[in-house]
Amino acid sequence: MSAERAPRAGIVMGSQSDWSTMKEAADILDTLGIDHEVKIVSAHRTPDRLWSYGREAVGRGLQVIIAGAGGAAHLPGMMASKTRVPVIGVPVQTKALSGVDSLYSIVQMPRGFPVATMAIGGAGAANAGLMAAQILALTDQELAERLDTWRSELSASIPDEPVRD
Ligand code: RP5
Repeated sequence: MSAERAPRAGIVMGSQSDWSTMKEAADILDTLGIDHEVKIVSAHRTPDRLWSYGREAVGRGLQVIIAGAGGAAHLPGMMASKTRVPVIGVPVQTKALSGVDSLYSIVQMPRGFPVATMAIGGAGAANAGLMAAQILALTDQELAERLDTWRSELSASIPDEPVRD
């Protein structure tokens, strides 16, 4: 990411232990050339940090926030309560309940404060990066073209037939 431009996207996660999952979102943003920042913001361990991040998001120019957490995963929902910047939630896969706990904590928001919830784990994080890119591409033609190319290349990489080993 560029250090000179204000980030358009923010990736927040509840813990360092979420990074191996959330890295998949950051990798997509890097690949598509989207300036972003990555922060640890915990709903439970650093609630004041969460509050500040949500309160300042619009003023700082953030256009989309990807929030990942596991277990009692309140970060995405609380972030969505604090800012109108769209929040994309990533349920991190936990050991105890395989991420179903994270998914349920994120997806079942009350009417009025939505979180766009992705699948559990790495695929969900990658898709969060792509969803963020699709949102930003609505007002960025160059990004739209990079995204179209990325999608075409993915499609072209899929073989017609399986390898029968
Ligand atoms: C959540 O608790 C984090 O998002 C993380 O997924 C989970 C476990 O955190 P650590 O105990 O590994 O720091 O808040």
